[in-house]
Amino acid sequence: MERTLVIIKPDAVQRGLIGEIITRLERRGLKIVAMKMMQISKKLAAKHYGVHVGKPFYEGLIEYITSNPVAVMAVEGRQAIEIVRNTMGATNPAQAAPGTIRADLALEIGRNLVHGSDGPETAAFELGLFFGEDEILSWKRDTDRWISE
Ligand code: IDP
Ligand code: MG
Repeated sequence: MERTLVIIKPDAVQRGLIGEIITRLERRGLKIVAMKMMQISKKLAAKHYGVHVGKPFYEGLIEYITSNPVAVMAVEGRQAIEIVRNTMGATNPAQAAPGTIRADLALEIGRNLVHGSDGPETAAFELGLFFGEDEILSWKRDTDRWISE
């Protein structure tokens, strides 16, 4: 089963949308295998968003993501990476498809509520940044066989 990192960003936490976002992922059938609240340090943010260094929005992005607590999760499921990305919607909420988290709950690219890893290598790298191996649980859910064949 595939695993991916989800970050419920500071705007979502401040706006009381943790539950709403988790619910949308959970109801799709994804399984939460790790979860915690934290405040991201500048150092961790720089590692996580390293690919964006030098872009015009980089400084603001680091400021935003480190400004207030976030909720981070590891979620698991078949094609979890793609499923999470599709459930989040396009990076810019203005272009996100209706029914997605970003379209339904956000307006601007710089306050787009949620992060999801964008590929298998990124997912492995990002999960390693945010969780120790012992923090990610392998657990059997009784509904698994009704969600995945
Ligand atoms: P993603 O989060 O959908 O993978 P990326 O292009 O990887 O999108 O950008 C990472 C994050 O950087 C975005 O989610 C958003 O928070 C922020 N970001 C990207 N482009 C802009 C921009 O043009 N203005 C402000 N923030 C941006
Ligand atoms: Mg990205």
